[in-house]
Amino acid sequence: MATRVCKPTPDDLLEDTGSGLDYGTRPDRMLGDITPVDRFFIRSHAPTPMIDPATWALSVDGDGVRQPISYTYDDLCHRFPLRSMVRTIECAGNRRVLLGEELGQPFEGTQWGRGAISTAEWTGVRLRDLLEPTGVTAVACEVMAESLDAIRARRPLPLAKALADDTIVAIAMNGELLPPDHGFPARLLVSGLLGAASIKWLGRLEVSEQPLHVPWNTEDYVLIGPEHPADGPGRGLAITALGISTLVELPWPARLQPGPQIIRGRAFAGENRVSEVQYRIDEGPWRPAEITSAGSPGVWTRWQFAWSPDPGEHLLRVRAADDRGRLQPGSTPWNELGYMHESVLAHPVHVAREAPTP
Ligand SMILES: Nc1nc2c(c(=O)[nH]1)N[C@H]1C(S)=C(S)[C@@H](COP(=O)(O)O)O[C@H]1N2
Ligand SMILES: [Mo]
Repeated sequence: MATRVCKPTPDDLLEDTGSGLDYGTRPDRMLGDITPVDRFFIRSHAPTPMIDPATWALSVDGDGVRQPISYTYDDLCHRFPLRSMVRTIECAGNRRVLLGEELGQPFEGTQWGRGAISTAEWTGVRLRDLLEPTGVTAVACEVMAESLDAIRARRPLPLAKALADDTIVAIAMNGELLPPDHGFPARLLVSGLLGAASIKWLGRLEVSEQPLHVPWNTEDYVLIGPEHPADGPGRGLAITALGISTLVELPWPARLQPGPQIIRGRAFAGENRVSEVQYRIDEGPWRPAEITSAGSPGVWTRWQFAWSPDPGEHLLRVRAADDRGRLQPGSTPWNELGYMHESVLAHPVHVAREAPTP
């Protein structure tokens, strides 16, 4: 299928999921804390729209505001304090293919391996600064972001999350204007919730006095299955917070040479902070990994450990715990759409018989 995104998507930086719209970041091409734009994952339900910032507007309306307002791009850039923050975005469908392999049943939907997660420094205006001049009513309870792309993506946020210090309307990513594929001219950036909350190509914010029901919280991005009773009119339980996950910075399956080496990776705990990471080789004991760059709530943590593997086939497992005392689980319950695969992965590692001769 022809690509319908803007940036180049070379195989050595991005994993093609086959949809023509969705590309995962390559776990073996992660260098710093921040993911450069050239390898930041893309998840788009429709082709990247070309939006002219000169005519773009962001309207804030709904029964939850006293005074609707429309902001221009210039307002966003110059009328409010700009805040910068490093935050990780993860799609609720990350690791779907691996969940299918574990449960012996492939899932439909974007065929994600481990690459639907990336981290950037985002710069923008606090959503609450944009809401404040509209006079949000005392009974307002949700803010729904709506996009300008072909599908007009919409998903509501609880008002408390919309007003949080680190919920911003971002206009820049890693110090550059937001790239088209990541939401130019402006996107919502919601820390620690599923990626679908961070609406790209933002065009409207609706403040509501009633809970809102739209396809993205009733049919899509919901957990449907015996372990997840629906809590409203939707087909399942709407996903909001993300769980705990870990990622080894090696291809899947990995091929290593024998002998001493460092194994590295990342762990992410959504709105919480990763406090501990452990690893296990084959059926051996769990051992502590060294945390090399402490994350914070909403930001991944980097870890490493030294390993001198013997030749042969190995399974490497890594698990993390968060600062609320939650440990990454050993299994993920089946759900119809294959979301929230947050359990420990058994990473296959093939170690060669002998070091190659120089
Ligand atoms: N307008 C719009 N916003 C969107 C999407 C989309 O398809 N359209 N995808 C969402 C999903 S499911 C995810 S995981 C993130 C991905 O952000 P990225 O493409 O910048 O990595 O954007 C979210 N925002
Ligand atoms: Mo997503």
